[in-house]
Amino acid sequence: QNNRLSYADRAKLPNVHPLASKLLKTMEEKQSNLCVSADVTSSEELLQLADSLGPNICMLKTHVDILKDYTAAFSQRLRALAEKHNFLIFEDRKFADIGNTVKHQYEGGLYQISSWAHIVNAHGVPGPGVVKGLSAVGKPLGRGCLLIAQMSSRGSLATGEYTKAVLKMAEEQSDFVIGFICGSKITQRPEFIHMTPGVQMQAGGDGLGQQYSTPEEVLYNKGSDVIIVGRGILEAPDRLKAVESYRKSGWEAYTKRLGQ
Ligand code: 5BU
Repeated sequence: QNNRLSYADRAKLPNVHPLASKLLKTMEEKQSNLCVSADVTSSEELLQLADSLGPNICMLKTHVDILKDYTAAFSQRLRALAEKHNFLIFEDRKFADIGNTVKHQYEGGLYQISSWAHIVNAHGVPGPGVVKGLSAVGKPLGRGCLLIAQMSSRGSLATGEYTKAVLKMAEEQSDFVIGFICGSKITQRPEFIHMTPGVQMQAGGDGLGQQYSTPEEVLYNKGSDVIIVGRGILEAPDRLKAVESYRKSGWEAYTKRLGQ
């Protein structure tokens, strides 16, 4: 049964993308399926977060366009911290334009995202050209992409047939698409990584449409692979304590799924 395949076993599958394989190995080594969403507006604070939370996470998610003081030097320092603590950097850019435009948005502009982010994400709305455009830039660099198959927010239009079409788009470009943003497992193919935002220790919401599920619900009941946690950690009185408790809950839910 696929749900019982360990991260380590999936890392060794013949058709797994090298970046997905690296992520799965890291998750196993660090016993962490936790991605922290570092939604802060100061680059110094983001770097401090990356350095202090780094040992507990498999991935750090950024929204680089909310930083008030972004510099190229910042992105180099973030990359160095990713090396130091062995986590991947995921820029939550949500590309959603024609291939030619996203190519420029990914490679150029102020942020030059492709030069420092291992992983980016994209909406399927434009059709397969969005992935083609991103892939033209990212594939030669060994980068990977997550397609947004579902969203955590209330009233999301990414459901049903749309989600299925996104899955098909991923299958057709699996040399660059390594998985999905989704609320629950959407494919039995163990090479794809399922990542879920909208996670806190208590189910609920934020008053602006965000909806929260618990690590156990997401990883054990819904069969996702990685939990993405922002305010559950950032707004905790002790961020270090919080990151450790999310890591532990996530890992326990995963081992429970494996039947260990
Ligand atoms: P939170 O503080 O844990 O609610 O932050 C969730 C993060 O995940 C935030 O950066 C969102 O932009 C991001 N996110 C999301 O919440 N839901 C989605 O469907 C997608 C991204 Br795609």
